[in-house]
Amino acid sequence: MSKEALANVGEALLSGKLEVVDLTGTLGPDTPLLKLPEDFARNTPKIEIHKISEYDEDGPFFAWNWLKLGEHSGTHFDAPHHWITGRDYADGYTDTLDLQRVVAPVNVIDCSAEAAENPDFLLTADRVRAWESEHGEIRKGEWVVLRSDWDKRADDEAAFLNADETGPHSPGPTVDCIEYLLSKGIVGWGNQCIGTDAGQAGGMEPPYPAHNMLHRDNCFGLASLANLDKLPAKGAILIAAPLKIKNGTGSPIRAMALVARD
Ligand code: 23J
Ligand code: MN
Repeated sequence: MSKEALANVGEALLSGKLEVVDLTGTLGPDTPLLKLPEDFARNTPKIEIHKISEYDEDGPFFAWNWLKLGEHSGTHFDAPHHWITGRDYADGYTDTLDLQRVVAPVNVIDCSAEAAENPDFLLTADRVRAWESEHGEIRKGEWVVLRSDWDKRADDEAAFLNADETGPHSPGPTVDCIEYLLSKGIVGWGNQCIGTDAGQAGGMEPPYPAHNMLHRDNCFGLASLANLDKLPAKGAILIAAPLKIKNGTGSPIRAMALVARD
């Protein structure tokens, strides 16, 4: 790319013709968190924000907090080392992954109507191929995200997790969907629900196919994405950079998209 072309990007950002869309939910004590079944003993802790000072006796001129925060909390990134299938990648941690990969064009597959009808909606490879014939091919290195508008439930953990005695019910991909996307060479897959997989994905073969297969192939996952309804099907650039946590398996992110506005 020429320096002039990048200068044009800078100009477009300043004028608002290139808009930064926030794809992030608010992190705090009410952020919905994954509840693993009892047979896995431990869960990620509730988020805590503790004040150190706010212009008071503990710090007269300054305000600051400290956090208790699991890596896999809120709008977050799954690194390959998160799953046993990705355990051996030296560049599979938040501090070793290739940052160039996480800034890429994003394909937004709108399944919000289906998800409103059926909380267990599954995106199939056939549906992705139909989307491609309408919007264009998914290319190597790109992100693919499932728009379900599930973020509209994020202020109510029970509605967001949507669990009953049969477990959680939320949209996600099928095994053949993830296999197809990986065959296209995607960098990663994002969902608007608590994890990258569907609520009922524990019963799939393999269980949790998004986790199992994405990370097997050194690819990334994004969970609890917000505001995908503000993105075009194609043409936006997604920036999903995790904190550089030492040996980190994931991280909360400030996910954002660059969108052209005429
Ligand atoms: C730990 C164990 C199982 C799952 C997850 C975390 C996630 O969904 C996650 O946040 O990556 S399924
Ligand atoms: Mn995660």
